[in-house]
Amino acid sequence: MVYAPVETEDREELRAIQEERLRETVEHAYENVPFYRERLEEAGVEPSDIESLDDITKLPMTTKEDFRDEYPDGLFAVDDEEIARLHASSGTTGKPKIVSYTDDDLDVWSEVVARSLKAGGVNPGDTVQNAYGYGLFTGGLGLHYGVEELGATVIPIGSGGTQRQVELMTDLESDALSCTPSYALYLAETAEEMGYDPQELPISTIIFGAEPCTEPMREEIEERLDVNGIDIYGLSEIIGPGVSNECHEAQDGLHIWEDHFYPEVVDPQTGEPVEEGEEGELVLTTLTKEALPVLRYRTGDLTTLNYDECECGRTMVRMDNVTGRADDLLIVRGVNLYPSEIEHVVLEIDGVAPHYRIDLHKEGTLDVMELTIEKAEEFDGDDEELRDQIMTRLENVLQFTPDELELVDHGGVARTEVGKVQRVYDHRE
Ligand code: DLL
Repeated sequence: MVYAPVETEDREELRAIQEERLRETVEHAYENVPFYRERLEEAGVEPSDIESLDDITKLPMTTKEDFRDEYPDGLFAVDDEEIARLHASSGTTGKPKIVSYTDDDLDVWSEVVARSLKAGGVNPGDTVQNAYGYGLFTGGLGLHYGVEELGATVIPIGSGGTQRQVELMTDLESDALSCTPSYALYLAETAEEMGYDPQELPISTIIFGAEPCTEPMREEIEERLDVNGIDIYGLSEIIGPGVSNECHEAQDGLHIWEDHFYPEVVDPQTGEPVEEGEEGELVLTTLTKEALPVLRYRTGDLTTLNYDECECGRTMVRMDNVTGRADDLLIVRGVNLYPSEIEHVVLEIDGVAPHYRIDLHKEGTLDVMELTIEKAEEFDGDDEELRDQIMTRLENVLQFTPDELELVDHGGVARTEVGKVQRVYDHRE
């Protein structure tokens, strides 16, 4: 069962909806956002040149820098009186990106989150404990209104206060938890320390997102808590959580709610579209946003699109789970690698806990990588053997080994109770 009939729409029909909405969005951006009018004029494009989806490549792309340059409201397309809410996404550097919503935008957002929850196996009448942060971050309120829209009960607990989360979850018999994947693991640990068996907690689904989660990490969460781990994706610039979501039937890629967000995948270096089925950077165009229409936004997130039929019956395209961003790429002594590749290799080894950090320094002109990995709590083997096993696997799979590998005991890698986990610390200039 789907939340909205359009989720199983015939693809030809869907295309017609997208084309009409694309034309309206381009017109709206051109008429109401001086930034877009200038960009389109520079590119020699008139809104009337955009007739079909194939014309989308004529449009200039929007970048994170554009959001920063136009801070705070240069990309808004409606008058202040029409704006019902503002959110912000804090980057690691500089000013946050401010995003806005009209009443209708908020309705669309609630609907796509409701679709996402339903796809993830949450049903009307269920109780959802929402442990995403409330406030300027889109996770808290985004999930909150989606749960209500679905007709489920929301517990607006927000992030942190983990012991209380565990107690309330038990007392109120929450069916689902929404939080980041790293927090799900932290909650499992805390429950254990409190004397609970995490597998006996009442939740059967975790809707996790806002940060990457590799397959071995997902397996760890599912096993430790005896739950279905469902991936929800989104970003503030486009709407927030609910751009795409996994279906619990297949758990194989995230259905993008394509009647509202049009996806493309491009080569992160050249910006040119990649062949269908190839990995690249996700580019999204909003199709219905009023307050903040965004044309061809370069998300920085790496993924692949899959147009094959899905066993759940939804016809909307699936994107691969995002385990890396184009700008996560670490270049260490000329070797290119993504932190997620290291995570993938290391977490498959028994005796290793899903907690690690990567530190990069310079020694003279040389890059030095230090990898700190936590041993599983129950590990009682030989540290040297475990170290050798990790090094050998890294060498075999990635042809790369860190300069230093430190194994630490349970709790040796700091946990993140609030916000997004940080695993890479680059101390190079
Ligand atoms: O993180 C929105 C969100 C809230 C999504 C709650 C899911 C759940 P931002 O703070 O603007 O918005 O950060 C967006 O986070 O470009 C990705 O790099 C990353 N991200 C979001 N969801 C996922 C996911 C929210 N499921 C940025 N897997 C995005 C991997 C994700 N990365």
